[in-house]
Amino acid sequence: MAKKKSITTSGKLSKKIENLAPHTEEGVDQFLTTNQGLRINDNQNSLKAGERGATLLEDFILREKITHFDHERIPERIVHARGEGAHGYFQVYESMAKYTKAGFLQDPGKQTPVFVRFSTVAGSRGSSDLARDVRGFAVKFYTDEGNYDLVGNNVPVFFIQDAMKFPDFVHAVKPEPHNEIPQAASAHDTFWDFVSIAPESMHMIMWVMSDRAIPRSLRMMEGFGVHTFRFINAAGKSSFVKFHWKPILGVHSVAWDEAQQISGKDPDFHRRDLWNAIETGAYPEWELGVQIVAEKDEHKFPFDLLDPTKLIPEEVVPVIRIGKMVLNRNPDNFFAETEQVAFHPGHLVPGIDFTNDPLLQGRLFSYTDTQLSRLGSPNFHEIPINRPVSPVHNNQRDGHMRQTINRGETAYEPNTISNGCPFQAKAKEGGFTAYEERIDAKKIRGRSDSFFDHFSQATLFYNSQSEVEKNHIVNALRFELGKVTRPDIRVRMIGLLTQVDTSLAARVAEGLGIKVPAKPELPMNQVRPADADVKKYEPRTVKQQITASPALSMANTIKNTIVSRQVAFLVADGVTGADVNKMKADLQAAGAQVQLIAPRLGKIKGIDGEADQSFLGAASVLFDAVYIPGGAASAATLKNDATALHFVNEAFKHCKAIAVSGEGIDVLRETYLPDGKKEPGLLINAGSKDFIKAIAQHRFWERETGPGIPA
Ligand code: HDE
Repeated sequence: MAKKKSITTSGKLSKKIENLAPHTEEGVDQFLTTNQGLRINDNQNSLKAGERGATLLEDFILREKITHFDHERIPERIVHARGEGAHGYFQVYESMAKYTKAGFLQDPGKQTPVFVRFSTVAGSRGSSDLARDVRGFAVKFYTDEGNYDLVGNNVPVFFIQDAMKFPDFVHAVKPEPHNEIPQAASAHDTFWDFVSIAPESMHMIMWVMSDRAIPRSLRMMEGFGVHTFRFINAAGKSSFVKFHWKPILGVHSVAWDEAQQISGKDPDFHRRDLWNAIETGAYPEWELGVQIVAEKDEHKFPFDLLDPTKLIPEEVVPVIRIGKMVLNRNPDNFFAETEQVAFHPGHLVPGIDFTNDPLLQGRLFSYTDTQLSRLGSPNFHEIPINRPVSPVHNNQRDGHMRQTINRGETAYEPNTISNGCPFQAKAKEGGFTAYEERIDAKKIRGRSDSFFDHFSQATLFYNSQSEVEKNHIVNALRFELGKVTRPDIRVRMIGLLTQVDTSLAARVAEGLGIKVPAKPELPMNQVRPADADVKKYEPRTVKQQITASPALSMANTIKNTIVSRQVAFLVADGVTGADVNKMKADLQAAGAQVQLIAPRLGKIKGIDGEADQSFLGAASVLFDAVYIPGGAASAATLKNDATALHFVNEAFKHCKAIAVSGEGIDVLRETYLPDGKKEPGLLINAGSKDFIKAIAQHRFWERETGPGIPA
């Protein structure tokens, strides 16, 4: 991949270096030094008593280097440890002043810088990108009024309703404590034990068992703020708001079998895809959407707006697209930026505020606390990636690794010695004021009655899926519960699934070889307070406004572009150069990327270029589509190459578009692909136009309903 940036290694400092932000260091045209700025003369040898003698303790250069190395790791995030980030900007389409006074949502001419970090939740920092998991979608807006963080996920609801349950939930999904198995996977006893007695998680379970949990690309997934927030306008009027990110490329996923293979073939698949897209100028884009609910309509829904296990269907309250985010720059340094970035749902700007969602309320405590142990100091806001672009003036002082040199005699407010500076800002001067919400209540530990409908939105989600998507949910549940070793957990889960959809429960039970229990067991005594009113804690079903929401199905997503899609051309000596050149030019013109895969690397007879990869290093699961050009000799080689045949079979099994030209058909005849039968997405001697259309469809999932092929 050609890097856009070029760095001069000789002569004067390059322009790039002159323009570096404070604290950015680039060791070009510079002497090697110690951390004290002393120039180093020998970086190859430690100081010894004679050439073969013992190393001397006085070697302060060696000791400084090794000490720094010993401390290079910081604790990884307890959740969302595996992640990748990118810089970009956000721009609002038109002023949102009617609803919010947030400065970055006023002026369509203004670009607000952002840093985004995507993540998986359960795995460690080195785990595979393609784990079945929720994806974090955290955006830091560097606004003129301070940093605003929208710390969301790619799923609009959550597993639990109250922050009190978060450590339990995370302990259950993380590797089991006795043997630290399995890594980055929910398919194990403790996770399903937790879920099987926590019916509030059933809506989220539907989402994570769906293909939403195995995205094709981070660039092809939605994002959600999950909780209900508030917008506040200049007149102090509040409206409820739910945030959405809508990807311009549509919402697409891979197949589960594919996900598992990608985890081995390229565990950095999503990270690489994001990086390459930005390096090649295919900048990822999302529109920011909002669902706005007037304050007076708070109780007009069959669920509680404060309940984070519920969504507002888009068909009930439309998503208004209010601006666009573009990611156009990769980080310079993974650790300094992606690892050290510190998000917090409590990083707010005037015009945006919280609701009393009990999960959100708990998060407001957690994020600063976690940075203290992860980044090691209350001065984490001074790390370059965390610094606001607006000035910081306060009387907070000192602490580990303090960077700011605060001048002056006073470190308190109010004061007279420093003329009262820094002083408070009135609301009209941009001072943040919390929304004045009326609270008149008893102090209790408990949950509102309006939180106990745990199933109807799980059913709504399931009902909204296409047949193929439903099949994938059934198979995901069979897979996950198949890995559970305790039979009682499986039985309880089937009991819960019957509350969502009886046919779903029956199909999963059949796959597990068990019967649907006559009376579902809901051991609620496990999940209610010891002295609770039993009746109150029984789950109930409340009729929803709609029975299916087309917006919840990925089958209805955008399918009009092949920008940044990866297409494999299978070639060998003697390939028809004209086929390769024409198809490549047409696909590239439509924004796709082409790689030539051959039995070996090097020059290929018939074309000017060289193979990009051999079958040894390539795999069909890393591509979106396959093309086999003509050429008798090339086809003769490929049809006798088992890896080439496997490549095609597997691409077909994963429902990808496949095109062949001329003698390329001879290769197909050696595969398991249905011979001569018209198959969706299998194009024989069709032009590039049809192939482009087919790739844009993403997948031909209907193939899965056939007998399948043994790839
Ligand atoms: Fe987080 N979460 N979370 N979370 N979360 C963290 O903060 C926490 C929740 C989310 O890329 C931690 O800096 C609690 C919901 C993302 O750096 C920690 C509760 C949603 C990221 C934490 C939740 C999220 C985190 C770990 C329930 C979607 C990664 C490291 C009360 C709306 C941000 C860190 C990044 C990270 C706590 C629930 C999203 C421990 C206590 C719901 C995207 O503070």
